[in-house]
Amino acid sequence: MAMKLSYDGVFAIITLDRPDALNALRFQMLEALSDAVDEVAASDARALIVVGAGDKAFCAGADIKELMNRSLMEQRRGAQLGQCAFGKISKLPIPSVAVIHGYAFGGGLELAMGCTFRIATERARMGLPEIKLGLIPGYGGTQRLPRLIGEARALEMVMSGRTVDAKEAERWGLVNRIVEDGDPLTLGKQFMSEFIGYGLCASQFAREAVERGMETTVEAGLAIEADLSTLAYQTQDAVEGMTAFVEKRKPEFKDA
Ligand code: DAK
Repeated sequence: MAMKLSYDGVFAIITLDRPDALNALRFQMLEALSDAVDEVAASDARALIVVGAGDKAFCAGADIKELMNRSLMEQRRGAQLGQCAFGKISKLPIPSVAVIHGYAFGGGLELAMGCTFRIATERARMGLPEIKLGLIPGYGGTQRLPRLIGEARALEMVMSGRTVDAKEAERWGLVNRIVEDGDPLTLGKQFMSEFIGYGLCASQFAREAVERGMETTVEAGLAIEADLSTLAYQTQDAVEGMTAFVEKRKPEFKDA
């Protein structure tokens, strides 16, 4: 299937497993990815880690050979399939990270942008090179990239197709952090361990406040924040968190 879903303790792991083609995404892989994300959503996993097999690439994008000679409607369905699969990752109730340890181009970078976080090793190279093929990004790149790094830089990347290295990507906010080279899965686990000890209610409300706020005005965003922060006070986890502080002990969150 060239895509694997596995679990390791609290972590769900999606591995793009087509290293001979630099993990290029065939449509079948997008379908499998979409199903895998549904499965993760229904699981007890606390975080999702997305990695690419092999040491050269996270993912070199959509499979260019497969993109050729398709009808207009097939292409539209293809775009919707990719958008839907990556959109599902972005809407998961748990946080996700893409570990970029080599190339992340086109659909590969769009997949990474669907994740909550991106980390990169020094060797990482990223870009949306669709324009070089006479195309434009079709799996969310034109929408998620400007929200992450701003309109001017996004236009620079989309309209030139140029490759950015890990340092530039970190400076621009395309990746959260540059990490020392190593096994991508271990790097992902290390990074995600910062997020998994907290209750899901607070974690989800926090993310929702930020993400919904990004889609609207500051004023409307503040109203969302007021509602969600008030809602957080109503949870048992909030009572437990504040009580544990006063009692000088570690809180035991129950996601309730
Ligand atoms: N697709 C298919 N095969 C790929 C591939 C790709 N994207 N990238 C690499 N490969 C394959 C190569 O063909 C080669 O296979 P063999 O020739 O050995 O059989 C193998 O992987 C190793 O690649 P290279 O020999 O090229 O390795 P290098 O180290 O020399 O170069 C590279 C690495 C990443 C710089 C190079 O492979 C490269 O430039 N790859 C293409 C990167 C790219 O352009 N990605 C963006 C693709 S476009 C849609 C609209 C738009 C899109 C999708 C859908 N709809 C409306 C439906 C656009 C999406 C994209 O992602």
